[in-house]
Amino acid sequence: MTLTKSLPLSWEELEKLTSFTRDIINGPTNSQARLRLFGQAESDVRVTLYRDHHAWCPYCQKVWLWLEEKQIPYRIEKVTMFCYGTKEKWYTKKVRSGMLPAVELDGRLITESDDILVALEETFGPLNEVGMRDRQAIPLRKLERLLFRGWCTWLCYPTRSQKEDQRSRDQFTAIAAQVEAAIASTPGPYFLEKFGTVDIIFTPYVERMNASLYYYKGYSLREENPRLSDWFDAMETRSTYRGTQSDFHTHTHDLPPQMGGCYPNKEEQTRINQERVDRGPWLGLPDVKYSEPENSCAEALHRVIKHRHNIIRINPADDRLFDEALRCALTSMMTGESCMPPSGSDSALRYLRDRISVPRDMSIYAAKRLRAALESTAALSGDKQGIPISVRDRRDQNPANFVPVEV
Ligand SMILES: N[C@@H](CCC(=O)N[C@@H](CS)C(=O)NCC(=O)O)C(=O)O
Repeated sequence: MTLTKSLPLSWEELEKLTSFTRDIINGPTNSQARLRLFGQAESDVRVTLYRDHHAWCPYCQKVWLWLEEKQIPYRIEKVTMFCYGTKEKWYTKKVRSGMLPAVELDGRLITESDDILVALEETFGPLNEVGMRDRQAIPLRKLERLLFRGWCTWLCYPTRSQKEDQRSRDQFTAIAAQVEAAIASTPGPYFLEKFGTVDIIFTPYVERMNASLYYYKGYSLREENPRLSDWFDAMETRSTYRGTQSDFHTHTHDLPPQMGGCYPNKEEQTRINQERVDRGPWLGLPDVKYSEPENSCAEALHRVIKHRHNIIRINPADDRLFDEALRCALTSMMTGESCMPPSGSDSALRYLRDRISVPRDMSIYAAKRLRAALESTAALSGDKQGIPISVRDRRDQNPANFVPVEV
């Protein structure tokens, strides 16, 4: 970053700085699509996946990844989760509990992610030969649930002493060691010889464990477990996984209302990690290891331009003030030159910095670039933080506030 202070570019000028495009229907996995065809005809679609708007639901990610890996054409209907808004009536008419995910397969409604995968396998065949009920898969599926329980016990209960925290940590790391041994028993980086359903089953919660233990417990799952680290690296070579992958900031703040609370311990490392996830720098965090694509800033700019009217309207600051401040941050992100935002816009810029949701809004590197530009621009104005993120609900993320605006 040079010391030159430039003027904010206009929206028209900014638009000229991005040529980001993507085929959301037939191109790589993405969270914006409502229809995925993989080059097939729309008349070939037999499946509708009901998943949450924000891509926060882990069980939805499991089914989503499976459909993407198998390249089964499908439609996507997005539904609101209780923690961030009001459940759509049309959905509770279909699924009384309102639970996600659900799938309609040739008109037949199926709930429960495991049952969904079994039904999809019966219709389309298993992924890479090993199915949900295969004798190789069953013990690994059990191990995933064991790891899940160890994680919940550590993360979701307050501890009264350092000793108590250590006990939960030991229990979790003992199960993580079993996971390490399971991966080590195959020649490649995956749970079985070939990538498959078992890897998909581990993905959603291992990703959430990596984020939440880093932030709430000062423990870096990906860095402290070499086999899991290789597994993450291998997963990140897959465009399917990259399209569903979230970042530490999104998960650490979407989990508390979903889990009924996440409790930090008192370790110094936890304080350091929280500071890093919340205030940056975001590049270099162990939430992603593949190299940054060249177009990450262009993607971030494209996504903000597309939704700018709602982003500005929802922000607690005055619309005109925030419009200018936001253009300053985008100008700085694209030109590398700092751009002085209007005075008093620091908390507004940080409000947005804290509410970028990955992969709903943009991919992981695009979000890191945008968070960094918002933070460095806010810092020119002052040190006021945005309205804190609630741990009880995420109504600040209500999708009803983001209905498309006609311009
Ligand atoms: N056992 C179910 C669990 C599904 C589940 O817990 N879904 C949560 C989201 S992760 C849900 O729909 N909760 C209602 C809501 O948040 O609106 C499955 O495997 O599908």
